[in-house]
Amino acid sequence: KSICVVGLGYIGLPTAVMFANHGHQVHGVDINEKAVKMIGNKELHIEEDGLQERLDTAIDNGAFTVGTKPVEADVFIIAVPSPINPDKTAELEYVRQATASVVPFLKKGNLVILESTVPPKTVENVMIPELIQSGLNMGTELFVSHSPERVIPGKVFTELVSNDRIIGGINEQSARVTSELYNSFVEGRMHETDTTTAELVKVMENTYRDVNIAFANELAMIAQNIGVNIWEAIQLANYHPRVNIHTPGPGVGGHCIAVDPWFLVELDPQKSKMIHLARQTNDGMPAYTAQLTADILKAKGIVDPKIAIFGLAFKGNIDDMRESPSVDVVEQFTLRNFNVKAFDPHIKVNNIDQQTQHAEEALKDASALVIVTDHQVFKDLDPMTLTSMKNKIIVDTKNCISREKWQAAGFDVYVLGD
Ligand code: SAJ
Repeated sequence: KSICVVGLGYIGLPTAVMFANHGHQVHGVDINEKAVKMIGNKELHIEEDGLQERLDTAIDNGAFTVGTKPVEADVFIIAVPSPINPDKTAELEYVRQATASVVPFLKKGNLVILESTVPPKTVENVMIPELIQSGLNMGTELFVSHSPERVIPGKVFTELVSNDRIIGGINEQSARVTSELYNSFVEGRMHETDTTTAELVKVMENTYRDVNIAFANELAMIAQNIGVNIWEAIQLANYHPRVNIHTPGPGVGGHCIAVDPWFLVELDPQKSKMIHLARQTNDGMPAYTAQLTADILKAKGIVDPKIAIFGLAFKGNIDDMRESPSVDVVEQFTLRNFNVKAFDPHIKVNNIDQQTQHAEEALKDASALVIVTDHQVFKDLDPMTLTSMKNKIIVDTKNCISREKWQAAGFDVYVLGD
């Protein structure tokens, strides 16, 4: 089939390349001219394991072209951002505009798939009114579905193949033709349903995780007060066959888990009390992290300390800083008048004032090193080499470093939730 993928970000690009690697002719579209140019030159504007090789193959064999405008195709896949506004309402303008952009190219028999995560009813209320402008009959001449992406950054290519997919169609035929298409490379099962159910399922999955993490964070703060190591306690509780408590940390980041619960809060504020509270709990963790560190330093009588923050990506081994709690951690230290320098070897451009590209600049004369992201490079750090710090204090918010190794190097080791 010929496929036009609108949006070449963390989801759109890997998906486009996968289809191109599996017998389809794919045209990728993005409004970001620089990204389009880079991808056309086989350069990556995002980091993802396995993407480079797959992109090289797709472009070399002519199965993948890119541009800033859609082209005619059998299938249109929309994978654009669906963020929240500062007032926590869903921003659906990208989805609406991307949908409108393909309308002039639609023909009888085409299929339009939305992959972006959206509040329930978006296909019905935002996409369909645009698609109707094509003059085609919905469900008989134009097939429309929502097949939400469910892959985890860092393991996108494994999960694209192995995960089950939820396929919501505006009618049965729309769902069926969508399943047939993804069958080109998906080995997981296809579960067909209607569009609104698919929208809700996707948002529910991420909300489940957010609420569970908030629960873990609450437990971490309680445990800290009563002198219990929450990491050990959660591990023990999870030996129960029906318990799966997530892990605490400095907050929840990314463009999904920290965002999607708000879609439900917006839909029904009265009924989404726990969901709302979970968001607030998780959003409060950066302040908790800064205060925890401030209290440790105060107890040691260290005045006017400099803080080195390691980790700006929203989670380990990725280069994505969107909604990263690290940014809030930096801000919380700044608010407390601490001198902060943050370093992350995966983030190659400086996105915030306090960022440096040199680990040494962050560490020099620092009184505490705060680990906010569990990158492998941080786990592998040799504490013996960190000789320029003023005080040997490390605060590990992810329980990811070896306590013994750091203690042996003379560090006082503190772990969030312990
Ligand atoms: N985090 C915790 N504790 C945990 C797990 C995660 O504090 O136990 C934090 C992470 O450090 C990170 C944030 O939560 O800051 C989110 O990380 P994540 O790994 O849970 O999820 P994402 O945002 O990378 O990807 C999620 C996934 N959803 C689920 O696992 C239900 C992924 O499958 C979705 O495709 C993705 O959202 C998406 O695009 O919606």
